[in-house]
Amino acid sequence: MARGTVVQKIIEAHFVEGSREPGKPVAIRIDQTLTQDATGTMAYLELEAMGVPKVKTELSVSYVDHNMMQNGPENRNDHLYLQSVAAAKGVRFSPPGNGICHQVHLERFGVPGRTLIGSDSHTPTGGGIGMLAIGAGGLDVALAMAGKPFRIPYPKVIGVKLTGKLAPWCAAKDVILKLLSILTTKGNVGSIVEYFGPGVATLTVPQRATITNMGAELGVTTSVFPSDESTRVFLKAQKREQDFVPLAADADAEYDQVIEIALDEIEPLAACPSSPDNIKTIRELAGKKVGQVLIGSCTNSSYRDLAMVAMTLKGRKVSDSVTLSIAPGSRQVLEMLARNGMLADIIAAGARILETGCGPCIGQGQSPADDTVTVRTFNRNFAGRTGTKGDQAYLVSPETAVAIALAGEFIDPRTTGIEYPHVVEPEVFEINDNMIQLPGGSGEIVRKRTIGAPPVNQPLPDELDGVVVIKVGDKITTDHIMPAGIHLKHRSNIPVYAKVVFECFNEPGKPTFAERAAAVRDSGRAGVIVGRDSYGQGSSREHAAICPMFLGVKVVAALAIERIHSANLVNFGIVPLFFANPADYDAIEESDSLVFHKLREQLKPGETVRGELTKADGTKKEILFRHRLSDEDIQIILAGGMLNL
Ligand code: MIC
Ligand code: SF4
Repeated sequence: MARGTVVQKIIEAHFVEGSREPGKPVAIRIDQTLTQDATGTMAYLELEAMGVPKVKTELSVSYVDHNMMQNGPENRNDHLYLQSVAAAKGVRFSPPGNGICHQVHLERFGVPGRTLIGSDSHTPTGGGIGMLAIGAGGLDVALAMAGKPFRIPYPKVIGVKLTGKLAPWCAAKDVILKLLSILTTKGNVGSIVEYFGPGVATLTVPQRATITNMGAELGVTTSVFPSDESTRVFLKAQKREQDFVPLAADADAEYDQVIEIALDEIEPLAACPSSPDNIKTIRELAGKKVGQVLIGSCTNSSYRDLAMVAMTLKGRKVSDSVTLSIAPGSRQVLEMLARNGMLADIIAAGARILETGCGPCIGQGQSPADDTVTVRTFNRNFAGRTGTKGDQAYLVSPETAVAIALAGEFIDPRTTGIEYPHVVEPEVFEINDNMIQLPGGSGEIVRKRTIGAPPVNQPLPDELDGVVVIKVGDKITTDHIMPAGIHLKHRSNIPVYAKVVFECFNEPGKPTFAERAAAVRDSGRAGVIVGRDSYGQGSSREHAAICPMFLGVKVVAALAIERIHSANLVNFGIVPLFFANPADYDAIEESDSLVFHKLREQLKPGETVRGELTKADGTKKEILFRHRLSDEDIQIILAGGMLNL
């Protein structure tokens, strides 16, 4: 078991109750929370439903960064609700235009050694500044705002030892892509990655944040860097030196597993379609034609990244065969580039400047053409996330992206002949918090017609008469379950949003998943979803639990379910089960019935759950399931979800 690690030190300083044995639940005190608009409306509706008058955290911030297209009134209705509920509940509000939650939080609010949970899976960005920063469902964030501790499985700590220094044109993004090629997106549930070794000191806080941000794709609980001289320099440049606290692992710290990465051996890499762990070197891809290059997102939006892009573009012209669009991650970065003239260099080279925010990363515009390659500095390339069916999305560093934008095809940035621009980190960043709104005011909450109430579930029935409504394969992401893009504007309106659950699996002329599930629900039976390995990867969106719940789903049975999604299922009263015998996955088909007798009694910590499968031809088979539910989880599920408790 790991000892003397940064992870352990932060957990100890925040320990409330529970176990110190890996895998067993531990409850920790939460200092800070963040929400973004796409998950935030539900989180604050839930906070209101709990009757909490004021948040009890040291700091809570509500950001608007995802839904900014404002096609129709829904998005702006959400913003107004969020602004007013933040003011009423003691939460700071960062309005549209101020930047992506993770980037702004790192710049303005992150504090080493503190705990942060956020209703967004990339909350681990804060690990770059030495926070224990964890993504969670909106309801868990609401509970933390209400002053409740947050439960995680006591982590295994994967130590990643960094040595050496990155070579020119090789980037922090390539480090995390390398780690994804080693650890993949599967099988890391319950672990935390901690970086150590002499290479750490060569990386700035924004570079570290790129690495911890995309660490989310490993499926780990979070990733964390120590807090050292680089951290102090960054905080000083943000005029927040008083927030600096040093934090390091003990010299004789022990990790559960150690992986070594030599930074000087890192070369430019890409995550190929359609998984962040499908890694190839850019050398292998050289010559492949590209139609679109997008730079930005919470992974690669720092001043350093965009200044490097601007300096490379200066005096050059983007290839006629691509469009290059840049979405700066924060207003601070955009304002600095505007003031020092770099924005003009970017514009002069032919780039399209997008609004500061998530933008195309979450399918808000800029969908690529059919049968073309899109190259992005983002963190996810799940099929269809770009808004184009059959998309071919590659994830790369800003270094590689800008080289490709100039060439119109994949090119190793080390081979362009362009001199690597030396970006000087600003001694002081442009500090302008005039958009951050402090709580206070009349306390009146603006609730327009598109702001629904969080739906409430029924207690778990003792006889669960289930029907398999869908059977899916490996690595089903929450983007498969609950698409974002053009549907994102319905996040506050569950009956409307629920219509597109599993939309990507609907077939023309046949009833949709939503129609089939609703029919099962309306006949008085329960919906069952069958998944395979790594079910529920990716986003923290609790809608991937709420909307199936609304459609009557009561059980998700799979080989493995990812951490945040599994917690969201529990929070909304859906039972997450695992096949005790993996071969039983093959025995089940869509429309089979799966009955659980005395399910309420069967659900005991550590015990097997028996289900009775009946096939269309009447043959029967007993299927055994395991679960990892704690006593508390079981109470929540029996009650039909956390809000009922
Ligand atoms: C994402 O990157 O998928 C999102 C959109 O930021 C999500 C949150 C959401 O679905 O609103 C995430 O990563 O948690
Ligand atoms: Fe926004 Fe993309 Fe980051 Fe999610 S991954 S928070 S959509 S920029």
